[in-house]
Amino acid sequence: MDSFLGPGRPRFGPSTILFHLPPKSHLPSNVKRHKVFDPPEYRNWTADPALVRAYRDRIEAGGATRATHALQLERGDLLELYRDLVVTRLQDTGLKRWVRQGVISKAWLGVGEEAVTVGCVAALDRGRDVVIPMIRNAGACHMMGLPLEDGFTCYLATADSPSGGRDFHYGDIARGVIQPVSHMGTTVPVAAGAALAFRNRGERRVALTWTGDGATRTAAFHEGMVFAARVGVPLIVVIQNNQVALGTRLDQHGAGTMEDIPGVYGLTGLGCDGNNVVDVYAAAATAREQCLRGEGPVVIVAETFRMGGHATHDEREARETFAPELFEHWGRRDPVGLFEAYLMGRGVPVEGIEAVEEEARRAVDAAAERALAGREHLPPPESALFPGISEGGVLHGLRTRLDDPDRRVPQSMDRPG
Ligand SMILES: Cc1ncc(C[n+]2csc(CCOP(=O)(O)OP(=O)(O)O)c2C)c(N)n1
Ligand SMILES: [Mg+2]
Repeated sequence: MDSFLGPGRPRFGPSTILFHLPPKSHLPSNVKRHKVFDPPEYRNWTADPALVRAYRDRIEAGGATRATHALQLERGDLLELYRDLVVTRLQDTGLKRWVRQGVISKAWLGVGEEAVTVGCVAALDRGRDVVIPMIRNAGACHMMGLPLEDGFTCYLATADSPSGGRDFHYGDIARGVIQPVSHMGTTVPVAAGAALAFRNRGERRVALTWTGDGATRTAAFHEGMVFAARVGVPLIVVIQNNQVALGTRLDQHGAGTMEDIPGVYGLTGLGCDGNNVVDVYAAAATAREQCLRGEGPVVIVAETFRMGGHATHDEREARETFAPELFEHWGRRDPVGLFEAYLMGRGVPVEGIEAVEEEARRAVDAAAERALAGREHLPPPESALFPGISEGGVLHGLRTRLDDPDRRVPQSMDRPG
């Protein structure tokens, strides 16, 4: 039952979000743009008033429960969402700068898709729930409490990187982030297993993972979904539909739509605008409640668009994969710029927004600098030898972290239930 008013909540209707409608002409945006690193559509970005209205309307149209979640976001929460969006964007900008400078050879970025990650993680109980991010969800790591420099050191393969230089995928079970492997779709059965453990132990926790549109075509995704749905575990699977899998467009890699997928497993899906962080947040908060009520897994289908290449090496090919109009369409829907315009409509002063952005910029720049300093400590070559977990060996990188009290790796993912 979609109960709108929880106990003790203010009696606001969905249409009472205080919002000053934008004027008819385009609004200047204060988000700093990077002429060299941003997609061309973002460089002289202004907020289209019609899209700002649609952004607000979308939040209210999500249904009573979702609108309630959106209403409960106070100014501090909204600014935190903004900070996380900006940090996530700037982390990618920093990596792209490194590619151009020859520090690293390529990077997998999530530019244009940040809201799918940020909105979902914000809806979790970050002291209890677990996530498994894929490469375009790096923002989940800093939101779950991993140091920002992990997002840089993992690319440098330095001794102080999360895996001690072994892998650029990263996570930290102690902070509720299970490190993924590169095999698409595999996060779903692993997250389903974590969720099964929570259910069996009677813990009020959920597992959340993201999967690309392409990854939904894998056997691993299907097997994980069948298991999760049949057993009814508290799992949220977010299909991050960025319209493309490597160089293969959505219309080329399957016949059905992403919206059909939840029904295949007997589940109800929640759709959301993946470029609207509040809409994503409200969908994820609703999904989490459903999971905690014991109603089984929830699939969220988030529509978004990859504004770059699969990685930095194929950005030109990506521009040939889609018509320029599609980049323009999604470019006008920059999740950072639109949220900034939404914040101003909600009466958040521009100075406050700028201060948060500046703080985010300083934090990311400092993290990148610290990460670069770690290049003086490359792991010894023999650390690449894999002693074999089955023989009881501990990877070099994990050993380093076991010895460091601040970054201790626990033997299990036991956290407060
Ligand atoms: C099982 C498997 N097959 C192929 C690949 C190679 N591969 C890596 S990413 C990718 C495309 C992923 O597309 P999607 O799931 O839509 O995620 P996106 O990259 O768009 O975020 C492919 C084919 C892989 N990593 N794993
Ligand atoms: Mg995709």
